[in-house]
Amino acid sequence: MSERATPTPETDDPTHGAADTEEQPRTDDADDERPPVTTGASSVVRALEAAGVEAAFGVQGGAIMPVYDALYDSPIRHVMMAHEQGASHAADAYGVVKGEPGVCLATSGPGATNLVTGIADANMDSDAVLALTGQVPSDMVGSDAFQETDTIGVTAPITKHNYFAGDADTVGDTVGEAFALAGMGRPGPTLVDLPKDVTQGEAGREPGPARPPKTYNPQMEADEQDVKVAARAIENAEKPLLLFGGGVIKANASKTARAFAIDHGIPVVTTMPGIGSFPEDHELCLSWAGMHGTGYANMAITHTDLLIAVGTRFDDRLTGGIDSFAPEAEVLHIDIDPAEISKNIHADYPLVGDAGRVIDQVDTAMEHSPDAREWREQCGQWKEEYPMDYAAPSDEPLKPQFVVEAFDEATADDTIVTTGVGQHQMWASQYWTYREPRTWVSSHGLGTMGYGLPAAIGARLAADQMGQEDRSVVCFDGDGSFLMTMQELSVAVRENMDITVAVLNNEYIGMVRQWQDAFYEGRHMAAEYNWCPEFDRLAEAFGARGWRVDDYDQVVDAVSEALAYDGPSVIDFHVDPGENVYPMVASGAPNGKFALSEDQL
Ligand SMILES: Cc1ncc(C[n+]2csc(CCOP(=O)(O)OP(=O)(O)O)c2C)c(N)n1
Repeated sequence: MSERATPTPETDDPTHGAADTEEQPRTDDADDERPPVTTGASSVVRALEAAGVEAAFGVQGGAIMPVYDALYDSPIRHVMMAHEQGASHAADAYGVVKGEPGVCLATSGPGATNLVTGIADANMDSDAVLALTGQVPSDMVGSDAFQETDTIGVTAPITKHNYFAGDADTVGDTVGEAFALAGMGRPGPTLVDLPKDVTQGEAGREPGPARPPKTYNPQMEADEQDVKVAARAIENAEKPLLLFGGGVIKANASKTARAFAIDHGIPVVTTMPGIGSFPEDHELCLSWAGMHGTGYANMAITHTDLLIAVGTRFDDRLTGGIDSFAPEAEVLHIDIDPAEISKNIHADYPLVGDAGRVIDQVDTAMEHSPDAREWREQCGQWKEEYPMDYAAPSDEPLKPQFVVEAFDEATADDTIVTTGVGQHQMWASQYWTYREPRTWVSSHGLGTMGYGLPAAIGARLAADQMGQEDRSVVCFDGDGSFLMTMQELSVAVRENMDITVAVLNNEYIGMVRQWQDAFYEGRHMAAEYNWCPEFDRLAEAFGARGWRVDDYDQVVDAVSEALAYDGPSVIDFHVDPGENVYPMVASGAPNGKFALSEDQL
C-alpha cells in the first residue's frame, strides 16, 4: 500500500516507487541510443521503459498493433499468451512477486473483454496491474465498428481508474500516470484505452516520468493523537491479537510487522491474502482465519479483547457474520484506504496510513508491551486442541493434503505457490507452511478458477528477472480450474518456463460437490465430470513433461522428478474424490462455530 514499484520487495522503505522515477534520469548517452519518439505508440512504449517496466503479457490484434510495432524496438520482454485472461492473471502475479505493477496488453473488443476477469480479480485483491487496450479510431467510437467495445464503460467499476487516451503527444504521460497510480497508495488495476488514431498519430516529445495525478496523495502517517490513544489500548489489552492482511505485504511492511508482534509478544493471525506476512512456523503464529482457516485462528478472533487489524478490508470469507465477528473485542484498524475504515467492521481505533509507517508510529508511542502471557498460553492450547490434520487410511484413495505436504517438504522456503480456486486452493493454503511474503499467489476476493497456471507463468518470469532462477514455482490446480486456462501450457513450453503444475484431480468441481453434500442433500447437479482428459498425456502433447500418480508410494518420486525437470511439468494426482475441506465456518456463521466435519455444519 505504500508508494512503490520497488525493484526489491520487502525493503520496508515506503518512500520509493513509481513517483520517484524522476530521481533517476537517464544519461544523455542512453537517450541517444534510443530511436526518437515519433508516434503515440512509441511514446506509450517509451513511458513504460521510463517507468522501469521489464515485461508485458498480451495478445496481438488490429487495434493494438501500433503499440506492438513499437515494442519491436524495445527491451521490454513481451510474453505472448494464449488468451487475454491469461495475460491479465500473469501480469497480476508478476506484479505480486516483483512488487511493482504488472503490465498486460490486448486489442479492442474481445481482447479487452477477455482481460476483464483478470482486471476484476486484481481489483478485488488490490493488486497493481496496468492494462493497455487497443480501441477503434476515435472518429469511429460509437459507430459499432469492428471489434468496438466500450472498454472504459466496461472496466470503470473494476479499475482504480481508467483513461481514454485522446492525444498522441500526451499519451505516454497518461500511460506513465496510470502505471504510477496502479502501484501507489492502495494498489489496484488501471487501464488506458488507446484508440488507433492516437497510437498511430504523430508525436514529437518524450513522455515525462511516471507520476501519479497531482491530486492523489494518500495519507502515509496516522494522526499522532490517535496513535497515542491506540498505543494505550494495546498496552492495556489482556488478549491482544494482530490480524495481518494483504496490505501488510503490499506495503512491504512484513519485517516491521513481524518485529512489532515479536517485540510485544502479541499472537498473530493472517487473512488469506496476508499469508506469508508472518512466518507460519513461528510460535506466535496462528495461521489464517476465516471460512477454512485454522480452528485456533478462529478461536483467537472469537476471544480477543483487542483486534489489531492491519491492511485488511474485513472480507466476509474472513468475518463470517459481521454481527458475531470478534464479539469480545475492540477493533484497532490500520489501513491506507480511509474508505475501508468502519466499512464492514466498526473501528474503535481507526489509524489511516501506510502499514509499515503506522506500525512504527504505534511502536514508538508504546511505553510497555501488553501483559499477554496467559493469552499466549491460551492460544497455544487452542493449537493443540484443534490441530490441522487429516486422516489417511490405507484403504482410501490418495489424500490431496499429503501431496501438498510432499511438495512443501521437497522445496525451499522461498518457493512460490500459485493456485486455482476450489478445494485444492484451500489445501494448498492449509497444508503448506508459508514463511515469506510474496510466496503465496492466489485469487482471493474474486475467487477465479483458472488463475493458477497463468499466475505461475507471471511468477516465474518475475523470479527469473529478479535473478532467482533457482526458485521453484509450483501451481496447485483443480481439474476444473486447470481446464479453464490450461492452454497457457503452450506459453510455458514456448518460453521454456520452469514451473510445476500439481493437478489435485478429484474428477469433480470439488468445492461445489462439498457444498452440495453439506447444503443440497448430496444432489450432485453439474459437479461431477464423468470423463476427464488425461492431464499427463495432455501435458506431453503440449511439449511439457507429464506424470500420473494414483498411490502414496508414487508421490515422492514424481514430485522430485517434476521439480528436477528444467521446464514446465504437470503431475496429474488422482486424489480422493470424497475428501472435504475442514475446518469450515458456514457462510455468515460466527468464526468460533467452525465445523470439523459435515455433521457439525
Ligand atoms: C470462473 C469461476 N467459475 C465458477 C466458480 C465457482 N466455483 C468455485 S470452486 C468451484 C470448483 C472448482 O473445481 P476444481 O478447480 O476442480 O477444484 P476442486 O474444488 O475440485 O479442488 C467452482 C465451480 C469460480 N470460483 N470461478
